[in-house]
Amino acid sequence: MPVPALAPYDDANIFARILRGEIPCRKVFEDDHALAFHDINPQAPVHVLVIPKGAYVSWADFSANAGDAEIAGFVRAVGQVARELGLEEPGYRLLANAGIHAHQEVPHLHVHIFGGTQMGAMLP
Ligand code: D5M
Repeated sequence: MPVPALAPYDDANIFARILRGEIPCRKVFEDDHALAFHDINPQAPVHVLVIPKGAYVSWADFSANAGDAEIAGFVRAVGQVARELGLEEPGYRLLANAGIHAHQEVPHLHVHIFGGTQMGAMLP
C-alpha cells in the first residue's frame, strides 16, 4: 500500500524539468537511478545535488514508496558521486531537507553533497 507523500508530487518542479531535459544542469553523474549536478547556488567549494530519477518528494516518500532497486541504486549513486569527486578524504557532508521546517525549496528528493572545505559543527 503506497504511503502518501508530505505533499503531492508537482511535475513542474525544477528538478523534474532538469530530468526531462527541459532546462540544463552542470551534470557530474548519471545512471539508471540517479542524476547528480552542481548546485546553482553553491554553499561550499564543492556543492553537488544527487536526485533519484523517480518522482519522490522527500526521503520519507522515497523510502516508503520506491522499489528496492531504486533505493539501492540511489544510495549507491550518492556514495559513488562523493568518491568520484575525490571527497572521501578529508571528508564531506550529506544533507537532505524535507518540508517546511527544513526549508526544502525544491519538492523533488535531493541529497546535497558539500565538500572541499573545513565545515562547522552541524547544529539545527
Ligand atoms: O535546496 C534546493 C537547492 O537547489 C538549492 O541549494 C538551490 C538548488 N537549485 C535550485 N534550482 C537549481 C537549478 N536549476 N540547478 C541547480 N541547482 C538548483 P533545498 O534542500 O530544497 O532547500
